[in-house]
Amino acid sequence: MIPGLILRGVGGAYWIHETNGRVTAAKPRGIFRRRRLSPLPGDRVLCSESGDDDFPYTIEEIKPRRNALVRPPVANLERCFITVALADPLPDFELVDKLGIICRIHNIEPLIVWTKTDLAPEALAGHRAQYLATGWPQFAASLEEQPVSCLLAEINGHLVSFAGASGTGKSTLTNALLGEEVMEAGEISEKLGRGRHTTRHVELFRAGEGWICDTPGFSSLELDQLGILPEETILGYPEFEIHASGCRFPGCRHIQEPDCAVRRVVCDHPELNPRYERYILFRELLEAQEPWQLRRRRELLPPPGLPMSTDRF
Ligand SMILES: Nc1nc2c(ncn2[C@@H]2O[C@H](COP(=O)(O)OP(=O)(O)OP(=O)(O)O)[C@@H](O)[C@H]2O)c(=O)[nH]1
Ligand SMILES: [Mg+2]
Ligand SMILES: [Zn+2]
Repeated sequence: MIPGLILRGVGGAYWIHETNGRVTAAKPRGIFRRRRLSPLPGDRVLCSESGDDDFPYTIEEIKPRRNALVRPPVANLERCFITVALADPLPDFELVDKLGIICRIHNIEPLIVWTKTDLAPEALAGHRAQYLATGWPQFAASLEEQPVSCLLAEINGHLVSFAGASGTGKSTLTNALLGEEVMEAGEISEKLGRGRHTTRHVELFRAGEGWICDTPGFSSLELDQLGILPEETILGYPEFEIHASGCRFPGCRHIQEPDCAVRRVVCDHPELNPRYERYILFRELLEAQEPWQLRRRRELLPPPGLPMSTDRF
């Protein structure tokens, strides 16, 4: 069996990257369809030779996944650059915090890239300070100064995605990171008869020693639609989570319970307030939903039937 990594899937056809660097077209075995299991970009797979010239490989097996997202449809993401523009569009901190929650739930490490710093340089310090206590790495990017080598160092050996509002510079940064690698992918596209600028589908690109995928921007992202449970909100707020063990009640929601260690810390550090207020907003919004509905939505989301894994690339 031939091991490979799925770079892209379109209409039931997949591109498989082999360890020797070659990319080969493949179709999955019928059993996947019958089990309603779709191979995804980012999946590590085992293939056999099919004897078909157009699709020389058959995907026989999908290796256990670290995670599988629905939007973007990609498996095994390890890190996520959350892009936030300082202006045009103005920062949407609710979106940033929601992405942080989703990342932590799926075992993805969030990093923040503040973009378009040329448009509002004076705003950068305040925004950075808001997220300092999260411990998430933060970077700044402008058209003149793109933090290419810093970002490549974070991608090193990992599968990484961009995520953020439309117009925050995800594609601009992806292009800067890929440099000549895009040309390589372009040649493959021509061979497989696909244009190189179709960006409607998720595709993994080699960036340095890792893999990166550009994604379409979010228009809206609702935590309840993703089936996130109220008690999971805290996962997106590591700066509060670390204090939760000091609360008097084990099930403390950190809203108005007596002797809450989280509220105490927020009182002492007013700079934590904006994030704390969004924590309460999301927590109360999710508490207002029917728990069974949230669980059901969650069950419908990840492709079923595969155990999770923490293997690295
Ligand atoms: N002034 C300034 N403009 C930028 C910067 N980065 C990107 N832009 C511009 O902002 C616009 C949007 O950038 P994209 O890279 O397409 O944004 P995106 O996040 O990929 O947007 P979607 O694909 O719609 O989600 C383009 O016109 C870029 O040239 C920057 O650092 N400073
Ligand atoms: Mg884009
Ligand atoms: Zn508490």
